[in-house]
Amino acid sequence: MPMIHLYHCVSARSFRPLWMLEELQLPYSLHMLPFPPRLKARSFLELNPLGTVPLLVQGDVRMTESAAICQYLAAAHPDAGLDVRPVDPAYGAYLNWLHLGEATLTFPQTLVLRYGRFEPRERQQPQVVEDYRRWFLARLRAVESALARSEYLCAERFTAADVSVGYALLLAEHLGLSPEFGERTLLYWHRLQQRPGYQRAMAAQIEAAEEQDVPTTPAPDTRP
Ligand SMILES: N[C@@H](CCC(=O)N[C@@H](CS)C(=O)NCC(=O)O)C(=O)O
Repeated sequence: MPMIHLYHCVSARSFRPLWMLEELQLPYSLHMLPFPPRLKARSFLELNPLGTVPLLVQGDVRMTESAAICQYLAAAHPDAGLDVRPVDPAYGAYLNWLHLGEATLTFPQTLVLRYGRFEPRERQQPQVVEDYRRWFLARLRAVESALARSEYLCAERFTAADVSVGYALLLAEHLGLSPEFGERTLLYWHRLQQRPGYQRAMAAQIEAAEEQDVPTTPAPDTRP
């Protein structure tokens, strides 16, 4: 298989594919970018006109959606057990959690980030921040409820769906929302952070940022 190239900003959504690559122990080349690349690494727009991370390139494959990349990597390496096959009764739940991690749990947090941190003071919107903070915490109840049945979200084992939702919890921690996690969600979040794959991904992004002379400030903590 051709080499995997991942374009990444520290602790941005591109952490999802990085975490997957470390869980799968695959070889990859990590290209670090300052955040936001749209403003601070203009030449990246030639590779990804959206200006967003992740960008994963593997031969002719080119992907820019973090949950889809998790699904792609898990399915391409089924022996590693991070995938759930269509014949498995847990397949529907797997896809649902995998996509809920981005579409339902990360989306409201991006509004909190944008209108609470990234916009200049005169454009900040405290009401938007409060409304979407509550939105996120309300949606997170689905995670709390699923964890009453199992240590992981589906298939009774760690899968790519946990990586997808796990990133939403990492982002929430950067936003100061983790003290409001339910008890089971908090334990789950601690469990995810104990994983050697998670810890290797955390270390790899800092090491690569230092080597490539890119700031190590996590993207969600960036200020204008
Ligand atoms: N739905 C996409 C969203 C990608 C995205 O918006 N990434 C953010 C980083 S977390 C980004 O690159 N933002 C920079 C910008 O919008 O200029 C995904 O899940 O990968």
